[in-house]
Parts: sequence; structure tokens; C-alpha cells
Amino acid sequence: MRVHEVMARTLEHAGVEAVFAVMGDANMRWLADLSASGKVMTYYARSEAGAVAMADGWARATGRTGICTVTVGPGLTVATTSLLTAARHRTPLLLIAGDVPHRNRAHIQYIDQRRFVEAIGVSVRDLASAGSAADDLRRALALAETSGSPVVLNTATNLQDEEYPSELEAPNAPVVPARQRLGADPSLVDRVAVAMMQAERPVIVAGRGAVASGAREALVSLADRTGALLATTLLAKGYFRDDPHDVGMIGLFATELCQELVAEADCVLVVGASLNHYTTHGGGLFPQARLLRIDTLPYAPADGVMAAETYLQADALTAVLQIERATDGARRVGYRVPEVTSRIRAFDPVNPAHDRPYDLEGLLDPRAIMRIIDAKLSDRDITVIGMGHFWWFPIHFLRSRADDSFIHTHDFGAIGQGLATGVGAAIGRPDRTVNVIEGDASALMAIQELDTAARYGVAIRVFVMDDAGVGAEYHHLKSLGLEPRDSILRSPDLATVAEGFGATGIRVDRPDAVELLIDEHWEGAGPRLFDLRISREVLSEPNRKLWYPEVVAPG
Ligand SMILES: Cc1ncc(C[n+]2csc(CCOP(=O)(O)OP(=O)(O)O)c2C)c(N)n1
Ligand SMILES: [Mg+2]
Repeated sequence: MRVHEVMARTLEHAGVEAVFAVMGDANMRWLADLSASGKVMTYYARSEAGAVAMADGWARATGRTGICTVTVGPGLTVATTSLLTAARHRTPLLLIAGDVPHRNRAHIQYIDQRRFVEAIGVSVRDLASAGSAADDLRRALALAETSGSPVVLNTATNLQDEEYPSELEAPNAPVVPARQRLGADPSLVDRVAVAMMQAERPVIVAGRGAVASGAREALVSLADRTGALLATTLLAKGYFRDDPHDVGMIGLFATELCQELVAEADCVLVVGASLNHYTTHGGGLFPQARLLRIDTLPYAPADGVMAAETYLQADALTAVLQIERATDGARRVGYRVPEVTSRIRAFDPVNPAHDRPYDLEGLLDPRAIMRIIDAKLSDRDITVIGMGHFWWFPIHFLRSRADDSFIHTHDFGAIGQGLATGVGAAIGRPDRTVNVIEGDASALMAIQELDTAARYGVAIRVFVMDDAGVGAEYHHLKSLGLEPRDSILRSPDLATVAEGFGATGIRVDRPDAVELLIDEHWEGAGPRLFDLRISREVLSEPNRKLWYPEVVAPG
């Protein structure tokens, strides 16, 4: 048996379900082997950036390790931005890259792939020899899974062509043992419990690590005991939905009420969130608070982020249960005084009465569109959100219905990641419906993946917030007093473009027809792209705060 066949069989033995690929000379052999036995579904994307983003979306939506493959050299370089997005998100992902034969530097597609991948901070392994091929592949898979991050495996074509020197046997035990929950050091747990019980105005902030750990009930119970208010980061948006003490998201997307209350906190317990410049308002989010943190990762001080007084390196659920056991059994009012609870109850962040008026010049109002979509979403929907000026609209106006209602793609600050991530998520979760919300410039960076969605009959809704231009730059230039003209770019007829790919394209440009058109194509086979011709004038509130800090209250 040749090594390329060993690679295919090893993936099958590992229970791999889906591989996202762009075929090239350096990965075609084992892809052909996979196809011949038909045990693993292979999805061919239209660009390597798309293939990797699809594997990332698949992994995020299924909670499993995403598998993708690209050919040597340019295959890998085209994939880079998506690989970095997955790395920043810490998505478990294996990227099997072809590599030139015999490290031949004269090969036109040669780059030092190891150094290239190392330079972007991603783990890299090589297929070392024909005899170690199965082990090398298994180890790379296990590393992706246990590190919870992407791994690139370079596979030189000369090795793929060699004869495997022994019989290939399926492993008789799982390659990776079951995940474990690590508890916190009891002496540190006591410190956190005492700090929380002493606090007058405690706040608990949950991040994606809390969600992954299933810590909601334990956090609500600890908050009830300590009188804490509940908040989340963007990645855990809506985790405490329906709780009367939920103040929503901290950071760039926080509401005025959340910002005011969190700013007054005297003790903040952050659970499963890495805290960055954006979540902490450049480090100044809770100036008076003692900061306590729980995270599975080793403590890593970040620039501009306040230091934690106590840091528990532990699983969120396990540590929170430990903290509650260590409290003295008393129940405290804490931050839940009547004045605060009634302010939270009375606050409606999406009340249309608070919408600022704009001259829309006959175009659509992005806020109105979001309200229409929000009314139609259910707990079966997963919504993938890109980044750009438009992203505040879905983030602010769409409510979460389930802990996994949203997938965000801004991890590396790259636009253009939403569409392919959404296609991968939809392939991974046929039991759910995936919606993608992208900007026009972002959608056009990956529009060819609509073809992938159409080819595989992926029933996905793509909403393009089409302001005919790079809206983020339009508003930023204006705020700097500079000419915004160059940020305006005519949009092509995206509905016709979609039809060309075999998708359904719906141009939505009349305010009175929005609801009807969205309704008509809400359900359907294959991808549907809604080209929503919105006004670029409606400024997002976070951008207003960033760029026009002197304008505060809505009006
Ligand atoms: C790959 C990449 N290129 C460029 C940028 C800079 N950038 C940030 S937001 C943005 C505008 C995106 O336009 P669009 O998708 O139409 O969304 P809008 O801002 O118009 O709502 C751009 C170009 C980036 N972040 N990433
Ligand atoms: Mg735009």
C-alpha cells in the first residue's frame, strides 16, 4: 500500500466525516483514495481560504475537529487568512498541506512551509517518513484536538508516493482520551469566594469558555447567592437571556446601561473569557473592581488589560461549583438593590423609539431589516456574522435563542470570512438552519463559495448588508474630516451573481417589500442570497461612541 492510501485509510479509521478541500498536484492522490472508498465526504471549495474557513465553521458548529486540505505553496498561502482566523479563535483544525518533493527549492511552488506556518504562530508538523506516515497523521490530529488549535501537516509528494513498509492496522483505542475537567486550587477558590461575598456590587461575566463548560446554572446560582449582576462577552451573547439580572454584553457592544452598571462594580468575576482591548474598553471597563478570573489557559498578561487579583486555572463549571461550596452559605443582596433591578427591568435596548432618525434616501434601514429577521429566527437558527460597519446591526438587534445561536468571524479582524464559515457550519449541522450576515465588500471577497453551497445543495440564507461600499471606512473618513468618496463602490447586481452560481438571488431594494421578500424565500432548497440595499448613513452606535465621543445620548 502506498503512503497516500495510508493517509486516506488513517483518516477513515479516525472517524473523520468531512474534508474541505481544494485539489492540487500535492494532495490529489489521497483525495482520490478517499473518493474511491466513499467513507468520508469531501467538499471541494473554490478557494483555499474558503476550504479552511469551511472547516473552521464546521468545527465551530459541531464542536469537533475540522479537517481541510490544500496543495503545496500557493495553496497554503491563499489559505493563510482563514488559518489565522481559526488560530485566533482556537478552533481545533487539521490542515493537510501538500509539499514539494524532496524539499526541492527549485520547484516553482516551493516555500519553506514550516517557517511560513511558524511565522504566523500556528503549529506545524511534517510527514517524516513513509514508515511513520500513519503515526504522523494520527499525532497531528491528536495535537489539533488536545491543543484546541489548528495544526498544519506538511506532506511531501515523494513520501506520499512511497510504499508503506508494514501492514496498516486500525488503532484499537481512541487516539485522544476523553476530555477532562480540571478543578481549581482550593486555597485560591477560598480567596475568590471571600472576595465575592465581601463585594457590594459584584458582577459575573461569562465568556465562551463558560458556555463550552456548561456553567450557566452554576453561574446563575453563584450570582443569586452573592447578589451579582450577570453579563457576557460578545462570544457568549445571550447566555443569560431571560434572567432578570442580565445586563447583556460588556465591551464595544455594551449598552449604556451595561456600561454604567459595570463601571460601578467593585468585584468582577470573569469566567472563560480572555479579556482583550475591546472587551475591556482599552482596560478601563471596571476601574474600581477587584478582578477575579477563571480560565483553562495559563495566565497570560495582555497589554492594556487589568491584572487579575486571583486567577483560577480550571474548568469553568468545576471551579464555579467549588466557589459556591466555599461561600459561607449566606445570601447577599449585593448589586441587586431595587433601584438597579428596576433599571434593568425597564431597559429595552432595541426599542424603536430610541432609533436615531436618518435620511435614508429611499434605501433600506438596516435596523428595520434586523427587526424583521429577528422576528423570524428560532432556536434552530445559527447566525454567522462577518465584520465591517454593518456588524453592529445583527449583534445588537438579533436576540440569541440558544447558547450556540451565533458564530462570529472577526477573530483576526479580517473581513470576508462569514460566507465560507457559514457554508461549513451548515454542512456540519444539517439539523439547524444557518444564516450568514455579511457586508457587500466582505461577501464579494468570498462570493465564489456560493458556488460551493449551490453545488452541495446547502440550504443557507445569506443576507448581504449592501451599502455599496466599505462602510467602516466611509464613516471613519468622515469622522476624521476627510473625503469619504473613495469608500463608495458600486455594488454589482448580487442577486444575478447568485443566480449565476445556481443559488437563488433576491434583490431587496424597496422598503415596503422587505418583509414580503424575506418571508417568501425564508424556507427553500439550496442557498438564498438576499441583496439588501441599505442606506450607508445609519451609523452604528459603537462607531458613534468611538468616533464621535462627544455625542452621547440617543436623540
Ligand atoms: C481582509 C481585510 N481587508 C480589509 C480590511 C479593512 N476593512 C475593515 S471593515 C471594511 C469594510 C468592509 O465592507 P463591507 O463588508 O461592505 O461592510 P461595511 O463596513 O460596508 O458595513 C474593510 C475594508 C479588513 N479588516 N480585512
Ligand atoms: Mg459595505
